Amino acid sequence: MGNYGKGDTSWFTHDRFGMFIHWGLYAMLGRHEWVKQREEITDKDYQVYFDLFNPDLFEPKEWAKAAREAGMKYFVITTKHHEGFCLWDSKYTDYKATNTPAGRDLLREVVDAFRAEGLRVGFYYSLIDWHHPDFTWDRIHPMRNKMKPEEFNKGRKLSRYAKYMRDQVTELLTNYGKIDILWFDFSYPGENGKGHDEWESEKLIKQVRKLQPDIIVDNRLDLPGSGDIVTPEQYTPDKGMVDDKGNPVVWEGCQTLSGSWGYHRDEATWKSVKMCIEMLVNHVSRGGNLLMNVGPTSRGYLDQRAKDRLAGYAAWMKVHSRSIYGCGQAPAEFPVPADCRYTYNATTKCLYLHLFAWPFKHIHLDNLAGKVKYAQLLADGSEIKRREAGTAIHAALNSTSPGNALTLELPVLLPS
Ligand code: JFZ
Repeated sequence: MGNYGKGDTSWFTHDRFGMFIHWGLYAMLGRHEWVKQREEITDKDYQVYFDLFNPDLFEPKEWAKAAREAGMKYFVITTKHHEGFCLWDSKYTDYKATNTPAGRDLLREVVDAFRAEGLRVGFYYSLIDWHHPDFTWDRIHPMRNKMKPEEFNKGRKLSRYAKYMRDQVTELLTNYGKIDILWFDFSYPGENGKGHDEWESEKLIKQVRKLQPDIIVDNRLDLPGSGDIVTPEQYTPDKGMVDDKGNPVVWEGCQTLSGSWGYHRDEATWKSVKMCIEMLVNHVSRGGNLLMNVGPTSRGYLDQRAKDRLAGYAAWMKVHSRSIYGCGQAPAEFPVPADCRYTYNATTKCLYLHLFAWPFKHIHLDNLAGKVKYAQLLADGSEIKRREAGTAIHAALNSTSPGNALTLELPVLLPS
């Protein structure tokens, strides 16, 4: 087992909510960021998207403002996704935004815009690269069925690709100031796969720590241990996450607004605002973060469907953010009623009860008798009347539900 250092997760477990951004040439195809692989598109046929990539309506300041208003405190952007296209002016490749009609370093503008809105900066960097001349054939490569491995691998040398990654990561961690998160993606060891040997993960992580000692690194490098954060994907664990020894780990679930990560024009699986908010509450109530994804269009703006959901978060977070920031799992002594979640701020000792369904006309909260100083509807600060019954309190909820504003704030008196 190596020692790969530790990033600083103190801010991360407080802030809880971030924006994932998937943006690359695949936005032009508008049918999922894996389209090159799914449709087995050759480099030659994929070239047209590079030649015509022209985000003439690129508005990173609007993305950043929407994220900040939604209550997101950090963001993670695909500097390079599996297709290999780089959003920045890397000196190690020509396959970059600078050489498209965009003609400039798009990453820098995104970083500047989000920093200006006060968000922390995270870089997603794909380990997989379907464009690099030294990346070898494997079971998920777009050419997996089109070419024989020997034929495809001729002249390719994976160790040169591993060096390329170290060089690129060095650029990313040198030229853009302090970077808070590095999100590598992903390993698939085993037959015809790739993992730590192929990526030379140890060299890579050592390089990362040398350049930015505090940076948070995810768990997808196929190294022993679980990285600084565990990253369940499109799946919300139903309780807190622990390592093999049973100790809690820092985790961040990543989720999509629509299903696809990259912009998808025709998807019919957009989540409702209510689902999006409940997803955030679910993650925090189980001690995790939520990294919610947007896939901007190839012209560079956020599509109205994404904007609507971000606006939904903004309206909710405006009055409910203190049930999210600084909060985590509630003490186990408080059993959660059906259709509800608890989040808990251990510093202020406030327990937040999130009702996913309106119960009419009381809700019974066990083990809280004698422990609740006050109870209010968080949205408007109006008192919730309550009475004690045995070990429980009965909180009266006979008002009309104000939309999604179904969070109660209960400062509890716990022995410290
Ligand atoms: C990866 C990417 O392939 C995908 O396009 C997107 O960027 C997402 C955030 O990450 O998808 C994965 C990675 C890892 C697993 C599944 C999907 N996994 O470990 O099960």
